[in-house]
This record gives sequence, structure tokens and C-alpha cells, in this order.
Amino acid sequence: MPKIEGYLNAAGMKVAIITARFNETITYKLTEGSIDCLIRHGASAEDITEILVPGAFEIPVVADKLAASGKYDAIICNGAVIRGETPHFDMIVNSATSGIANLSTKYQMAVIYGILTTENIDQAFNRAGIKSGNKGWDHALVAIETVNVLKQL
Ligand code: INI
Repeated sequence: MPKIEGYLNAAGMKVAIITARFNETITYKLTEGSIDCLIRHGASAEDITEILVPGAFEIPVVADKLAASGKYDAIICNGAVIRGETPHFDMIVNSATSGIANLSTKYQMAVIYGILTTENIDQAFNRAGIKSGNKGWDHALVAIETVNVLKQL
């Protein structure tokens, strides 16, 4: 029975990481985690490009341009939207979510949704390197696995 799965080797992988500056104390930690994961799985620092955008709302348009460039195997989109601090939480989250989701199918590439959506700041910190590990690390691992699945199809 044929079985295809993504091995966890990032050697030679070209990755763009978009980071929203909004809630930067959290989002920069996510991106640190993503970079650490990529390097520890064999990626080279020179193959990782970091792009900063103002907020999660701006991520899809920048990710679209990066995907269209054909220069990257994966795009990781790191951000944090915190409900307690954001009256228009749903608008920002829905727009970023649908924008990012559409890109993966439009370009048939790994465009990873790395936006934390939490009720409060504590939950966000816990997912950016405190109690619940660093989700940015997990986002990079998902990118590596997905790229290596797509390569085999
Ligand atoms: N952007 C975020 O990434 N997270 C937030 O929690 C947030 N809040 O709270 O408003 C936020 N707002 C900015 C938004 O993403 C855009 O940058 C802004 O609306 C300009 O388009």
C-alpha cells in the first residue's frame, strides 16, 4: 500500500517567515521559535527570509506576493490576535485566516497559519515560549513536513 509522509529534514529548504509587529513581545518569540526549529532540522540561515508587517491583517497580501515570487518552499505567517484587547477581533482573525488558507491552495504550497488567537495575554505568552512551549517552533515543523509531502506528490 503506497504511503506518503513528510520527513522532517529542512536541508536546502527556502522559507519566508512573515511576522506581525502587533503584539511583538509575543510574535517575535514565535518567529525565534520557528527559526530555531528550521535550523535544528537542517535549514541554512541564509535560506530563511524574515518579513515584518504591521499586523495580522496585512499578512495575506504580503504572503500572496511572496508565494507568487516562486522563491520559497514555504511561508510561515506568525501573528497574535488577543480578544480581550481587540474589539474587532473577529474581523481581523477571519480576514487573516481566509486570506492565508486561500494561498495554500492557490499556489499549492505550504503557507502555514501561525496566528495565535487567544482570549487574553497570558494565554498568548503561554504559547510563545512559556507553559505550552513555543507554537512558532510547531509552525516551522508543520512547514517542513508539508513541504516534504508536497515534494512527493
Ligand atoms: N493586529 C494584530 O496582529 N493583532 C491584534 O491583536 C490587533 N488588534 O488588537 O487590533 C491587530 N490590529 C492591527 C491590524 O492587524 C492591522 O494592522 C490594522 O487594522 C491596519 O490595517
